[in-house]
Amino acid sequence: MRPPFDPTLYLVTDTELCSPRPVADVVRAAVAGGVTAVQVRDKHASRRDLLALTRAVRDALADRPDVPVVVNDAVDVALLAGADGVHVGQDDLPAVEVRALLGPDRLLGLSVESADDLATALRLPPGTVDVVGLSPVWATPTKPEAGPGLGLEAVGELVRTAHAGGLLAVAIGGIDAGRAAAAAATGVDGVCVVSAVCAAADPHAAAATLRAAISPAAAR
Ligand code: TZP
Ligand code: MG
Repeated sequence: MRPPFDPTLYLVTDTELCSPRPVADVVRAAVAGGVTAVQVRDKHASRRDLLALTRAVRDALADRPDVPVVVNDAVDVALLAGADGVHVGQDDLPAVEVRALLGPDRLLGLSVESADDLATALRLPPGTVDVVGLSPVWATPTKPEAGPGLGLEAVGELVRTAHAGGLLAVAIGGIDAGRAAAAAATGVDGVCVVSAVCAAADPHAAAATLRAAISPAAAR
């Protein structure tokens, strides 16, 4: 059984953007403001530091078992920290192999950047992947290498294809308070944000504003 997973407002952490505040403090405030799922992502941290960071985030959410904590890339860290799942990209370990390591009781997310990526994900054995991250909706300075945005129309098409194949779909890239409603209106199950929360002076307020922007669409 997978843990409960409501991706309505999915926070992906960035240690530098949170700095000097501890990531766990930012996460805790953002969850109080309306974040429903958290992915711990730090491309610069050692495995050792990522494990400590994941544990700190988990501890900060000890009273919020409804909010899953997922680790970007690092299956070993996710298992050691007792995280709820892993999110991998196209260049990480193959999803089937990650599922074999994770077992049936954790979440697995996979980034897809094109219709071809999604078609490949839909051919995986059922139950391999739970959610695809459609990436990027808009080009973003947070991950310049993600390239140009897919655009809302293409994202909507990918969402319909993912849903037809039984997968949840979230969208990421360039989503802020001003764009969250439009991103949600594509039919995604949730929107992912990095800078809109991690770089905010008040992560609690930023999360609440985002949540208010997406909730009408997300509640459909
Ligand atoms: N994957 C695709 S775009 C992106 C990731 C991790 C970064 C999104 O950051 P922001 O600040 O929400 O645009
Ligand atoms: Mg990755």
